[in-house]
Amino acid sequence: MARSAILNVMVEAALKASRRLTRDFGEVENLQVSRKGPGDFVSNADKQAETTIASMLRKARPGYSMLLEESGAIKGDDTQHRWIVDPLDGTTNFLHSNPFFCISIALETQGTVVAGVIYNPITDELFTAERGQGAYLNDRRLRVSGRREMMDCLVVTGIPHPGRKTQAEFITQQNNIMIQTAGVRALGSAALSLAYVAAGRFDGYWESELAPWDIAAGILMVREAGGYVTDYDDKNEMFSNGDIIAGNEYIHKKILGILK
Ligand code: 2AM
Ligand code: CA
Repeated sequence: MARSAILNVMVEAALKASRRLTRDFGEVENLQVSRKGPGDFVSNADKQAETTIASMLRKARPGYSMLLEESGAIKGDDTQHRWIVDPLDGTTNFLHSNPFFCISIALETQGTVVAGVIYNPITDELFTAERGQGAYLNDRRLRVSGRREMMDCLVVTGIPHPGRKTQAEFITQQNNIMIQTAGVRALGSAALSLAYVAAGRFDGYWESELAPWDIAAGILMVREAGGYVTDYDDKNEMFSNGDIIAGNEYIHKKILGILK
């Protein structure tokens, strides 16, 4: 599989940041025993990874704008291109020594995501996608699952965080979905959830109140694997309202119907 030069830059940035993140993950396991826990340590690891990624991307394309989870929006000379970066998606998992986390990097051109990388350094799974070129896990081309019956489907979601007003709404959504499926899972990383849908490991996905850096690369991944992604109104406004539904064409439609 041939990767474009720009996708290679994104992969290199993810791999470089992941080396330190992997060492830090090992350290987090030791810090669990302390009463305060590894909170500050993890927040540092997160920032460090972002700095590494941002500087590599900036070196390759100095003018591009950026949207970074930790540092926010940075306007470059070139506003037609924007990097969207989550240096550590699944932070709560990382904090608790659970290996379900990843680095997510997307490139947007004139408002359209054209390339995405999602990397889990613990499983060494590198998900990549380029617009019109398909989605890959390492060197293997990805395809969303072919299941059509909800009863056969494993669906992934994200549970709203404490204090979020969508908690009650979520309980209703989950009740409605769990009675019609083979199971519901919560992975704790939106980016990985989308990558897993692209890989056919989950048949569908829904979650609310997400930020663009959580989902930018993953949306492209699912679409390039032949799947569908929209918000709860079947529109493409996931970046502005934070709601997302993903799956193959049948399951996406069914989840959309259930959430309506
Ligand atoms: P994060 O790990 O980078 O914070 C989990 O359902 C998903 O929601 C993750 O992708 C997580 O990204 C994101 N998320 C957004 N806001 C969050 C918050 N306040 N606490 C935990 N996860 C959050
Ligand atoms: Ca995130």
